[in-house]
Amino acid sequence: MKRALTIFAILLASLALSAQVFAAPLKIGVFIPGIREGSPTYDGLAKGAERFAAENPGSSVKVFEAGFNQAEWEEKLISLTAEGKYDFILTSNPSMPDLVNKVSVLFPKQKFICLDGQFAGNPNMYTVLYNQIEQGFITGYLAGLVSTSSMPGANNAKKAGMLIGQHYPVMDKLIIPGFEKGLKAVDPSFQLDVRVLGNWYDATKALELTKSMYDSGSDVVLPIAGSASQGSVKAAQDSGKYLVFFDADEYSRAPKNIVGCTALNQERLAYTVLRDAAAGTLPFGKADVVGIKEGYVEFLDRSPVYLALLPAAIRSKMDMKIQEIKSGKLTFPIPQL
Ligand code: RBF
Repeated sequence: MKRALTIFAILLASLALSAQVFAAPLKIGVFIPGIREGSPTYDGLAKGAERFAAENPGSSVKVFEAGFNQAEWEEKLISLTAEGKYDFILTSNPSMPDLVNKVSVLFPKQKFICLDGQFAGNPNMYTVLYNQIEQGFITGYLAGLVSTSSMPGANNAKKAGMLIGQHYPVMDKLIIPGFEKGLKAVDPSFQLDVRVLGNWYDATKALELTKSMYDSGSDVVLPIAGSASQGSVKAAQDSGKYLVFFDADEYSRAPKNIVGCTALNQERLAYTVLRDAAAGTLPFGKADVVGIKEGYVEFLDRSPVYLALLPAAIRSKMDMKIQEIKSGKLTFPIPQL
């Protein structure tokens, strides 16, 4: 009996071992709808895939940058897919699921994974959307607290600004309303000034638009504009005003002006979905949503910049709000996109 058990245990162990050996390697194609440099969600996407490949011998990653001309993305995605080389094509941004859905008809054997977007029902596509109402809310709440504080640079006007690359449903239905809700949770009379850049790279125009927002009463601005955000950084430094950031840890770009960053853990998400895809457990056809509770949206409150710049009273209000979201007391359901 004991011997039979031992043999059974050895059999189980070798099965587990072989499962591990056969799960990877993967050939991964990363389609960047833009340029990796200066856009943290794209850089995180590529980094997550590169880490997966580094940790799984025999796996490989090709990172393809499609550039800023959105009219070319479909053709470029078709070309990449037509290579027929990739087990999974990984991409990211809210416009990609619709494009993938179109291209997927031409390549019924190709599996696609889209982060930062939402689409359910295509058996060859899996998507994960970030809860960006939540992200907008917590960032807007901080902006409101800073704007109404006695910090140098804050004025009496209840006004804050956003500089956006372009309009799209996630921006208009999640990010802007979330940011506005956060401001209004501090004071219902807050006004939000939204300016549109029209692209994701023009730092000169971003500087002008951000400066114009500061000049017309906003003391805190949220730039969501890819590499153009360098213009907003310059405007904040020139005017002695404030910025809050989305997507990544940006504090070091202007430690006197950047009062808060709410990051997306895109690198970890990319790595995790590839690990599950390799194990055969990624639920293709499904659309998931992740937020603060799951650890993929994270307010970065341990940075020395944040700790030095923000008064303790503001930091403790932020702690309490984040706790309300983590405990489920405060929830932000996603509307139909
Ligand atoms: N974000 C960037 O940081 N860089 C980009 O080049 C960029 N291009 C985008 C293009 C389209 C068509 C859309 C819908 C979004 C784009 N974003 C870009 C925004 C990004 O997906 C995300 O919404 C924001 O970074 C906020 O998390």
